[in-house]
Amino acid sequence: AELDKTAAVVPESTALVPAPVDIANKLRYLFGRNGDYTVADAYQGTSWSVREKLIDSFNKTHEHWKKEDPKFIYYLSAEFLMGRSLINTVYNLGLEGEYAEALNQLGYEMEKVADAERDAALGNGGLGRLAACFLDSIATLDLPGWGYGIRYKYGMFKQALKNGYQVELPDIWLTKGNPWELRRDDVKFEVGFGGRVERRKQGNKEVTVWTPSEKVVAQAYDNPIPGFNTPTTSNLRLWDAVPLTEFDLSAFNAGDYDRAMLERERAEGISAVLYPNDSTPEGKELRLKQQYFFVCASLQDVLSRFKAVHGNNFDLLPEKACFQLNDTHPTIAVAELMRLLLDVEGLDWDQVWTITTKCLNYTNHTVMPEALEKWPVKVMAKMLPRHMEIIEVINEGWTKWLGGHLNDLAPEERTKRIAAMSIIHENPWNKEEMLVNMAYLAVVGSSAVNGVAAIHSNIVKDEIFNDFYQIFPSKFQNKTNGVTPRRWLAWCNPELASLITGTLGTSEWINDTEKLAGLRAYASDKAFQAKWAAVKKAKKAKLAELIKKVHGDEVNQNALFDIQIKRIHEYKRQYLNVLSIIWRYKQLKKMSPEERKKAVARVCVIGGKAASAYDMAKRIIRLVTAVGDVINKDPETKEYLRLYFLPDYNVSLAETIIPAAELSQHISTAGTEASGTSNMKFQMNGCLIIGTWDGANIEIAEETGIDNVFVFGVRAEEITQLRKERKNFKTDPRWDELMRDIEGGMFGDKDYFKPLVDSVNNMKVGNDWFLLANDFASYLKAQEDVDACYKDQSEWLRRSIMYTAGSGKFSSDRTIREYAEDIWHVTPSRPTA
Ligand code: GL5
Repeated sequence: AELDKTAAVVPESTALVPAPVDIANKLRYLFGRNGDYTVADAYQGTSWSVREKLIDSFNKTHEHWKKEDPKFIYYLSAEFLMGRSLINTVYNLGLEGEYAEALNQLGYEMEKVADAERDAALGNGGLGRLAACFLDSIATLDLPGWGYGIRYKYGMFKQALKNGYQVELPDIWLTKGNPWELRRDDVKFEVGFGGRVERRKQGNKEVTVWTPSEKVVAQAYDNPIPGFNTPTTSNLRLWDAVPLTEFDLSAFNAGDYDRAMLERERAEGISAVLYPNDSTPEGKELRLKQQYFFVCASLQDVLSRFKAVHGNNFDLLPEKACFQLNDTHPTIAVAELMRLLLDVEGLDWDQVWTITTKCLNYTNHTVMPEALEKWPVKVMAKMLPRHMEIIEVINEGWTKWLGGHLNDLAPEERTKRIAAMSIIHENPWNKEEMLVNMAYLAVVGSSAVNGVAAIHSNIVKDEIFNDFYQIFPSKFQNKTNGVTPRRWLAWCNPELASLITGTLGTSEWINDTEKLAGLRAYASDKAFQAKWAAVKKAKKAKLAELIKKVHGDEVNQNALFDIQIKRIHEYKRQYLNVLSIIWRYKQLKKMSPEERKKAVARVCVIGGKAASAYDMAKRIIRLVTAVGDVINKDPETKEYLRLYFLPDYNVSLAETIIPAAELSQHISTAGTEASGTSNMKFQMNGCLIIGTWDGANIEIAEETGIDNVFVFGVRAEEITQLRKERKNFKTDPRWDELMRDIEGGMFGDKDYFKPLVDSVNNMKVGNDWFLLANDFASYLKAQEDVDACYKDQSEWLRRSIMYTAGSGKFSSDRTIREYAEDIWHVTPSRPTA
């Protein structure tokens, strides 16, 4: 007999069971454990218990959104660098008291338990972490929005050091299960590759049919994203690639086990690994396959939900959905949305083009020309033949339109300009090869294009896409990046957070960081400075503990903690930092013991991963470790100077390092770092910055007070000219001395370091592209200013407070509000609690 389904509505159980009992229940029934738990068990039990509260909130939010049918923002990104979830979830949901108490009853400390979690490292660096901060803000601001990406089985590689060299180990992060995700067995889409395209007659209409030669299934996994101080929990939907048929049974029956497994392997390969690159291209076909895989599944998913409510009224789509392309990685969305609406839904080209361009927007995240993706036409035509056709038609229309638009140019000039703006163009290094320029496709196919800091957005308009900007000036915008103040101040530095809350008399700054400006009134207050200093000291002690654990050394905790953590890249100039450390070391060596006692002691920390194929970056890491090996052992100087490379830099390591930092280095060649976001995290935590006039440093200096920042180096406007004048550049004698030291083997490994020396020292052949030599002297001067300031602790603390007080602008809440208002046109829709 039919059951009475209305009677089956049961109350939520999670609220009814006390947390300690629930944790024990989870361990008992999910893991078969009965008492005698390890810390790892405590983490599992706690997470699976918290997960249920998270899902309750997630379900309520989505029921509400389903009823309201608001416009949604979909953030398409190949990377989401989420880090750990337990602390963030517990705090965002306001459950910290309850769970800390529960763990205490079971004999555990929340912090230690949280440490047992593996980082979800599905991103390389700033771009992926920005996407994660954006999700936190989208949920916190009650904006209907989801992230869409790939559930990589192996995230960013784990970095280890072997004799001071980087080695890469696989990041096997899913082995113990993942309590923060929810597999949606009812949400799957087919994704095709290769094959052929045909026209067929259907009535009096000609239709296009693409028959892929290979198909896989995209399986959805939802990762609920809790907002802070709101009942909203949004979603990050990640796709896993699985075979269409579980198993080729006929092959298996015929005894061909290998062939039976082949399809599974081929499918799973698509979502297996994150490409470990940061601002460098990876021209592998698999990468294009990954991009298409997640874009295709995401768009089908959105369209299927749209159709369930609005049927075929696709003109309404731009009022219900918009997509943000996080860099060029998801740009194939332009052609895929066209294809779905043209071939599957049967709409006309003009209508489809209008809908597509209204729905899409593109963010550029880098000026590195090599990172603006270009796919060979041959590769694209083979893997995505129908998309290649669509791109060709888009380009035909585009170049034809340009011809008309540019008709006041002289014919020759016009032809040149059109060729320069064509989405499909010759490879300048290989005339035989034609390329699809994904950035141009994104610019032409989007409503809005934005850079990620003021200076970068100007470079986007004036240089990278200047031709396009001249035609569509209003398409181009700036959206200065931000970071979530929850993870990057409140949760990673609870001591500072509580001092701030106590001082301001409110914790509202966690949602409204402009309130941090209230700290300015206390910046020179000696009693407040003392409390501020005490927090920093406690955080420094934690970092010292970590250094001890990794390197076995005790460090001087009264020394200035000087940090540079980010991907290793020539443009970020870790090398320049090392040169100044060597110079400092040499000066210390020359001093008498009395003089040394007066010097400012420093503990320098460098951390970051080098892309596996980036040879020069790996040499830079080795230089750091080699210099550290010499300096850290020197009995004369080791009280005053240390240099440590902390391996496997990731989100959770950043959460320990940033609160402890007193000086952080953001020293990229002016005009090369699009924004940087760790600079904002350091600023929030009251860390002083030494930096170039680049990326978001500029806006940080404006907010903090330029006199409080150690700015040095040439300006972006000078770079082109300086590069031209390279051959006549006269290097500083101190620089020459350091080059001779490294070349002469002062740190061993002479031959290995030779290419490094050559890369910056052979000006005659136009080397030193990133102008280390030009900035060297002013950098050393800025470092002297740092020392002088540190000697005046009261002044140092005043500045430190001014940094936090000036960080209001750099909350990702502000950034997301700007996207929502200026680009997405989505408005908050909050479920009732
Ligand atoms: C980056 C830029 O290099 C950073 O300057 C920027 O802050 C970040 C987020 O906008 O995007 N581009 C990029 O490819 N990675 C970045 O960190 O990985």
